[in-house]
Parts: sequence; C-alpha cells; structure tokens
Amino acid sequence: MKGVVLAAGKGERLKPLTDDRPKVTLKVANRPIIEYIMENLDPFVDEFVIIVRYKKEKLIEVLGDEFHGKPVTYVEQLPGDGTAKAIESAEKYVMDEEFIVANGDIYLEKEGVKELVSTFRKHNADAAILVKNFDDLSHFGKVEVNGAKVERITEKPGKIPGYANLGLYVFTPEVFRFIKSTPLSERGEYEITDTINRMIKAGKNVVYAVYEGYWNDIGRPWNLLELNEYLLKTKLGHEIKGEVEEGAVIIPPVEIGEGTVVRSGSYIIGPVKIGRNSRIGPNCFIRPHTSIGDNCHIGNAVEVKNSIIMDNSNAPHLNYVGDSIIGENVNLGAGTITANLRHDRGNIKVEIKGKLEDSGRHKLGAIIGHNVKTGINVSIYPGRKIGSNSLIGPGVVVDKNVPPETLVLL
Ligand code: TTP
Repeated sequence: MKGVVLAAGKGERLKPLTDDRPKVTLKVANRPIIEYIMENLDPFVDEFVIIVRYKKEKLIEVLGDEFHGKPVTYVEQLPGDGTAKAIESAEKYVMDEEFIVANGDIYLEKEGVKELVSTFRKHNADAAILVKNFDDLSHFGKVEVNGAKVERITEKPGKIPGYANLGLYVFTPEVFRFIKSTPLSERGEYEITDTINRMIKAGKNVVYAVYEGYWNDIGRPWNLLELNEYLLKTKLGHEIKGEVEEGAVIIPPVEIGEGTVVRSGSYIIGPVKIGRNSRIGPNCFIRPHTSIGDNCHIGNAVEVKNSIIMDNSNAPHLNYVGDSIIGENVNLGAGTITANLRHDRGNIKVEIKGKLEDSGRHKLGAIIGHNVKTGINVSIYPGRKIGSNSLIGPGVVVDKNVPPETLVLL
C-alpha cells in the first residue's frame, strides 16, 4: 500500500513562518512536521507519494528521495486548489491498489493509522475516515455516522459536539472517478469531503474509525507550540551528546545534540531539546517545553520558556523569549524582549489572514519569521508577528504586526 501525503498548501495561516517554505518543513521538537506523519504511516506503506506545489524545492531539499529506506516520489499538484485536487494528482501512482492519504500537517499516533487500516479492511470498504470526538466542531468537518457507516460530512458546522474528520483516509482507486465529478466548493476549492459525500450518495461503503489519542492539525502558529509541548512531554529521552561545563545545572529530561556546549551557570529545566553545535550560556535559564535548533546561541542572562527557536538563531544577550516561535537565522539584539501576557490576563488574539483570532491562550509571545534581526532593547507585544527578512531598529516597540522585508525604525 502507498502513502499519499498532501503537502501542496500555502500555509497562509502560518505566516510569517511559511513566507519562504511549506509549512510541513517547519521544525517542531527539531524535526520537520511532515516526518511525524510519515513515521507513523511507515509500518503500513511501502512507498510515499508527496503532493507538492508551494515552495516545493524546499520540501524536496529537506526530505530527500528516501524515508526509512522507502522511496519518496514528489508529484506536483494538478491546477486547482483543495484536498480533492491534491489527491487526484496521485492517480497514476496508486491506480491499482488501496492507498492511505494523510494531510501532511497533522500529528497523530500510530494507533490511529492502525485502527483506520484495519477498519477499512474489516468492512471491505471503498473509503475509511479517521474521526475523533470534540466538544466544538467549529474548525472541523463533522462526520455523521450510522452504525459502522459514515452518512455525511459537513464542513465547519459551528460550535457543536461530534466526530471531527482528522485528515487521514484510506481509499480504493475508485475514489478518482468521484473526485473528477466533484465541483468547486463555496470556499473555491475541490474538497475531498465533498467527494466522500458523493461516494456515500452513490451507495459506496464509507466507514470510519474512532481515534482517542493525541491529535493536532498545524494550521495556526500556536498549534506549533502545542505540538512542541506534547512531543517534549511524551517522547523525550534524557541524552547529553554535547559538552556540559561544570557549574551548569540540567534537570532531566533534556536532549542535547553533538557539538553543543552548555557553559557554566546555565540552568536548564526539562523537558528541553537542544540540537547540534549550539552554544548555551554561560548563565542562562532555559525552562520547560523549549526546543532550540542546530547552530543556535543562547547567551548570558537570557531566559527562554515554552518556545521554539529554529536553526541558526541567536538570543545572545539579556533576552526574554516566552511562549514564542523564532524562525531560522534570526538575531535578537541585546535586550530584545517578548511579552507573553496581557495585564488583564485575557486570551491573546492574533491576526490570521487579516482577521483577529482568539488563540485560546493567555500566554503567547512573538511569532518571528526567518532572517529577522532586531536591534537593542526592542520590545514585542504578545501575539505580534514579524515578517521574514525584516529589520527592527533599536528601541522599537513592536505593537503591530510587521510585514516581510520591512525596515522599522523609531
Ligand atoms: P489546509 O491546512 O486546509 O491548507 P493550507 O495548508 O494551504 O493552509 P492555509 O489554509 O493556512 O493556507 O490543508 C490541509 C492539508 O491539505 C495540508 O496538509 C495541505 C494540503 N493541501 C494540498 O496539498 N493542496 C491544496 O490545494 C490544499 C488547499 C491543501
């Protein structure tokens, strides 16, 4: 069976982190998110077909042509948007057998894949969907069921409880016939949920499996922080491959990669993951649920908590980075501080595709794109975004989002 992974989307809601790369290449706990779903599909598939379009070169560079010794084929999405169009693009690679489809931006445990594949086989089905019970389906497709069968999927039905579509499917190649007659949706996309509704109307056997484990759909920036926290809490070992100077305190579990040096006076409370060839300290404080990538520098009098700092980025002097996401190749000037809490302790709102969205979190710091440089004493309000390649001059208070490629001076 082949595993088709959808990775052609633009990831608009994750801007500025997706300014120059597909969202599935973003690293959480120092690993590109697409690798987590591939890892969990791996026991069930003999080959991966990745559907690509937006910034595909970056994904090919990150993943290469093999995963766990299995071939990885990249297929450009056919003209048109949406998950149905993306799946249709795989047709000639999977035309003779059943296949699994996963959104490349979801995280779930292996049990979910196993349950779905065995349900599909047990019922000799034409399609199977993985679902999970949620109290609020406003961001999901609601999967209505009757006995073992799916009766209908309704996109974004509002704040009601029920089974949500998790973005993992098994299909027989018959699905392609139904995809080809699926019309554009109101959102202007060809959606696989519309295709599945057409299959059901035509009397096809569409079944579901219920998953109870952890699941996340990386749509918005704070989902990266949620997944990071989950992975560090549940999957981290305690392994120090780098060098730790006398006088540094490390409270497990902490993973430190080869070539990284932790200097005296650093105080690290796990779970924390640090990549290779990074310089940590002296005298810094790294608090739980923090991932720091390769070739980073966290210097003197710097505090980092509950954050993701991607490769080649520096917080070298007197910085506070809380509940924040820092892209690759970022340099925070001395004294650059992220605020992560409102005085009224209300939920932090973030502008997503031009609209303010409630993140549901009362602690959320900055979301900083790639190649950003800040000057000394820059202060960043909670939930603000700085676009990639922007420069923020000394003393600036970032109280509004900054577009990419922008120079902001006092
Ligand atoms: P979405 O998260 O709905 O879309 P997106 O990735 O473009 O993100 P945004 O809405 O923020 O712009 O996509 C769900 C999955 O399907 C995701 O893994 C990307 C994939 N996809 C495609 O492969 N092709 C497409 O045309 C679309 C819309 C999504």
